[in-house]
Amino acid sequence: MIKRSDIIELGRLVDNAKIILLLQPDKPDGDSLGSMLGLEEIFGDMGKTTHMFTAGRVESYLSHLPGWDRVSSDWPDKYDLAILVDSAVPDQSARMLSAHHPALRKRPFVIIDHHGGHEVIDGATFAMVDPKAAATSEMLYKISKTLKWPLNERACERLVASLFADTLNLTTPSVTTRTIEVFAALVKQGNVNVSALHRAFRESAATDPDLLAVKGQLLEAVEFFADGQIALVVAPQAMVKEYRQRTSLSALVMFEMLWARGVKVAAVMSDYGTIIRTSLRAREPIAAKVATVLGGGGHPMAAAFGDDKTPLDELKTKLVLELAKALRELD
Ligand SMILES: [Mn+2]
Repeated sequence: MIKRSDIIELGRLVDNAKIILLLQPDKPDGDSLGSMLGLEEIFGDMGKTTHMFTAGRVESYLSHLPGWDRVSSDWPDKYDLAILVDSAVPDQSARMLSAHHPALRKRPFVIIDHHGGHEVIDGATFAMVDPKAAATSEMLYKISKTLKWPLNERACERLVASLFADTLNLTTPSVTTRTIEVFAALVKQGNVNVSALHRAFRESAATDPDLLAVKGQLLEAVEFFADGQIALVVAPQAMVKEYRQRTSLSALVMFEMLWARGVKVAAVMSDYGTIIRTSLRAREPIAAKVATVLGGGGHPMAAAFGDDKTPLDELKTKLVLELAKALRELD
């Protein structure tokens, strides 16, 4: 639930702002980018100037969202209000915070997010966090309707894209009747062609043919634990180094691993040399639980953590033990 008083206060801050800085996590995804672009449309129609920032990089699979190339890594000199979408957790915005946390404390700074159960970035004016929302855009729709913010066709389409992204086309357990209502309302109001939107996503996310061989190599290296319930693969440092600019190795193999019969959780450990980043996808709600124990966070079915201290073999053993424990606790 979002507090009505917070929505009203956000409306007041927006009304008083001329220049609004929109922020998203260090690793933009379809939800954070779609939400940000939706807000850019809304605030544009309200006569505001917006800057869109990420400390990271918008990956090419998101290039079906027009405006993705307006997102910059330059921090503006002047703004009246900052709004961070889809990331209340300090870990997900570590790079942004290390460079700009002192600046953020100086002006109104509001967080709108749906990741629950975590420490919220400090120094925010207030944080609106609704873990029941399937995507940030589900919250933005409610906020926009309450405050009578304008939702033009482009805004609706970006918010639909955000919903699609975080719910894997409305199929995740986080989808509620509320999600479907918001989806339907946005499609109607924005006259959104969902098939064309999905096709555009598929085309921007299409695999380069040579990556099929990399995918094959990773799939060959998959190991199974706990009677085949855990599928795990390590993307070695050389491979990560060679392909990190082009693709997410975890995304390349995650779903094939997860949907092998009997598998309940899939883990891809990517060795970046200085840090090992692990992505988890689960069929049972254990991903966030395990990721949190290991220093990360996320959602019940999709979570991640980074570790820059533990050696790979040790971390792998630790991860398998935690996953096996979480699976046992399900029974
Ligand atoms: Mn999200």
